[in-house]
Amino acid sequence: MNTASPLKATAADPATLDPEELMSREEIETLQLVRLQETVRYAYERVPLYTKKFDDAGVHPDDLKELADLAKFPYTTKEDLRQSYPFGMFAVPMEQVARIHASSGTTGRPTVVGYTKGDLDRWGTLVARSLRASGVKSSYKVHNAYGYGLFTGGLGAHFGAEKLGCTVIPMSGGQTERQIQMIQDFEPDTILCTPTYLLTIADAMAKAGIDPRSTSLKNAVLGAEPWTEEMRHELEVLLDLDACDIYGLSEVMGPGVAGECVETKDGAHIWEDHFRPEIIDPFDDTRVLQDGEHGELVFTSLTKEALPIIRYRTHDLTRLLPGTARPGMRRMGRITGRNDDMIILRGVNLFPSQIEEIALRIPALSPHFQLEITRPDRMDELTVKIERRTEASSEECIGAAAELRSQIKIHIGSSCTVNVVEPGSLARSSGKLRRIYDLRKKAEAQA
Ligand code: DLL
Repeated sequence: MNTASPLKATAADPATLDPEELMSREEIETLQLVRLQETVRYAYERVPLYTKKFDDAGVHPDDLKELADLAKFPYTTKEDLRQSYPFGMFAVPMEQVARIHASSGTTGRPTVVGYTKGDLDRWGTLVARSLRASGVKSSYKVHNAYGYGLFTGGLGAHFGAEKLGCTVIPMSGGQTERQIQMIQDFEPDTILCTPTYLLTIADAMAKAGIDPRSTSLKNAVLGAEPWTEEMRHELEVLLDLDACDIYGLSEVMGPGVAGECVETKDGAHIWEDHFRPEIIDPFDDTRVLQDGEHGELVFTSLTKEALPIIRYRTHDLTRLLPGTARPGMRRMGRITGRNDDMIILRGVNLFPSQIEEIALRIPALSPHFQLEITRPDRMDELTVKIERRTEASSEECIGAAAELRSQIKIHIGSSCTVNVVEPGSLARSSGKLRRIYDLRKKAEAQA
């Protein structure tokens, strides 16, 4: 168990769990096979892109006789969704689509996703299941600071919390002073937001003279961006609450694809009655890896109606682990990063989460950092800008910078420059935080 403080939130009462949460591994796999066969046929018959993809690959829904046969089917990518913009991959007529969301996408067109009423109902059930696993009770007031709008975080978390029976405070992201005021006045038990936004809120509280440990909050269910065990510890100590992980992505559903149990805090259980996960070798996608091996997470939906998704490449890097608190469902390890977020610095692969892990072990350094990559003389250079903790002296900061530089060299293998900057000087997030500033492209464009 990994707790920074005695548990404030407690495990869900087994009597309140969904029947599927109590299934054995064998029962889950039996259910998966039936649902997988149905989904693959449904997608093939209703979505022209899947008909073409399967035909081109020479596979047919009849070829899916056991779970391992899924590997014969082609992948779906973000590009497929972009090419089908906006509604080309929907499997039902528009009058059956009850809700649309879209992910912003840093480049090009957004990816658009749709939900039938049944999809929304199942989504609510899975978010409710995730929140319950993380220690949220039906009697709780839930402060929801995920962004409302096209992003799936706000509304997805909202309906899940309502479905669980909670009182929901629909704050959305931003307006940090107002968030603090509402936390003080409404006295919520749970907060839902990104881990970096919770950090922003806690910092703003401290600045306003409010002890972040003194609030009514008992737990936080955090996701939408990578975070580490070190960050969990930081947040739990800073705010005196239990912090659990929630994972998801819009193309597969939204938040609630996987959720972490508060009694074990050992990674999110994937709700395998609705999604079949695989881990593949990102560099050789013909290889499906074994449980425990690190690679790229791939999902197939098992119950989605408006947008069934077959072998969707998430680009998220992790591994599958056996179930613990829910033995029938596998867990996912922490996401170490995304393939497309990986910095390749003079041949060494590096993720922001690795820096977070190392930096948070150095007492004078705060969790507020950003990575700048430049190319002054044909050679890539990495600068880690990181805020000092308020109480750290300048001498401690000099030592901390040297320590961080040397730990990065030892553990990751890259040389870099470390600039310890003043508290509050780096950008804060109210949602997903941008950690990487790649200034090479900008310099090239100007050349
Ligand atoms: O971020 C859905 C979500 C909302 C999840 C609220 C959890 C809470 P997208 O905007 O489509 O959807 O972004 C999905 O965010 O592929 C991961 O790279 C990252 N991500 C989401 N949850 C986690 C997490 C929402 N718990 C992308 N840990 C995913 C690490 C996460 N990364």
